[in-house]
Amino acid sequence: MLSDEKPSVCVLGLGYIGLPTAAIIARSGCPVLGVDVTAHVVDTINNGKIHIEEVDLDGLVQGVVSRGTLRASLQVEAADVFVIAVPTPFGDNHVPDTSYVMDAATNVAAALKAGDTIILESTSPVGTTEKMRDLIAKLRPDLKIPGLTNDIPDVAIAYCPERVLPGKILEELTNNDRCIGGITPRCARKALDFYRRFVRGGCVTTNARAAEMTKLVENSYRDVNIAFANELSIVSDEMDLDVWEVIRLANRHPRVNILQPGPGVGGHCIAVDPWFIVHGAPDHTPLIRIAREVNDGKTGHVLEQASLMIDELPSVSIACFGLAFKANIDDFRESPALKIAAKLARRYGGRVKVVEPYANELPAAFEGTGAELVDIDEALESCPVMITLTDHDMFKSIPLDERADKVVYDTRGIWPDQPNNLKASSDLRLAS
Ligand code: SAJ
Repeated sequence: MLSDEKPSVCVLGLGYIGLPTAAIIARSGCPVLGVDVTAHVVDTINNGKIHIEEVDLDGLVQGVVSRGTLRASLQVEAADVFVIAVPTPFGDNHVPDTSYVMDAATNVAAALKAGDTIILESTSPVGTTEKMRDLIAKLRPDLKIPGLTNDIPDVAIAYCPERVLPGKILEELTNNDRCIGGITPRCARKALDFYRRFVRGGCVTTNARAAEMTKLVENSYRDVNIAFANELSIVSDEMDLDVWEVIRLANRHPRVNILQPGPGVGGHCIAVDPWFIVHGAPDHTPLIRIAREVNDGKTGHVLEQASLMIDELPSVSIACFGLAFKANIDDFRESPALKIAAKLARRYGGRVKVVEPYANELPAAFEGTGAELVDIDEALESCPVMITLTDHDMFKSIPLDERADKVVYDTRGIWPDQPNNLKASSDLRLAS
């Protein structure tokens, strides 16, 4: 049974994961302080507004801020539970950078009291939670720390990765199963009591290292499978086959479920996390490494094919459909669509028009290129060549009669009925 008393919670990092998490915990009735290093983020949230796009998040944040259950600050304050959701990027040679986690743990250590629980949610290399534990032990020698004492520890430390999909974050935060890894089983149980307050999905406990690896494995599994689809798409172009048709047919087999090819893998998770495994065991991860390379290579392949196509059609305007790393979101981080469109803009200047309903202006990568952000109608009116890079629903719903006379390079397979769908320059030569 959960105690009636609501723990006070401090969430460190108010980004795509931290803010929705803070808001959902606040909705469950716990008083939540969200902490971020950016003053603009703190001010925006304290005004009941949000600095990111996510379905239904604005209403939720506005509600919990106006009820007083969520407030934001630049400073960590005392709390019963600390949730760390800060970024873990990689540096040169794909070496994971856990410095934000350690900075956050340092701030938590200063506010820590006996009885508190600290949970790391950031995607992290195996062993990070133990490293964080060691840092806290060093900073707070007055506290008994789990795994380092024979007595009952004063605090609990656990790792619990988020698993949510951008665009469905609130739904998945509530309904997805959670895997909770404690430094000790007692730590896992303490963290479990906390998650059961606001998670409807199943919560299973394990140790911290297994939970860290589970998160990395989930995203690597997807990366490897997308790499398979991307490799098939290049092979199919080479063999003059329609990859979408081949995948659709193969997936009729009851034990085959091939993912979709695209212009490469974007976002800050799937394109990053597999490197954390490779870095941990470089001699034993040829498959995971090559999958990363295949997916990154697909972006270069699309750029090359698009350039060949454009070179055959001098002086016409080219519309790039989409900059977001995936459908129906405003997130451009690590986006292959953005990389391709920006490189085309640098190559072809003002001939390039970009259609991105989720952007108000072109990102910095387009500066000085002469490329323009246009809406769907303008692109249809002025661009004989169209390259689809993101599968936004708004693009899918463009009917055939509005694009039948266009030359199209559809990297997402959103217009299967397109007659002039030129995947490769050889197709183009055939058509012309
Ligand atoms: N993609 C394809 N083909 C596909 C599926 C995806 O090319 O068939 C591309 C997308 O276009 C995008 C990239 O892969 O560029 C990643 O998109 P995604 O929808 O697969 O995943 P993310 O990055 O939005 O979220 C993933 C999710 N992980 C898994 O599905 C295993 C999510 O549950 C995680 O919480 C998230 O990473 C994270 O934060 O780690």
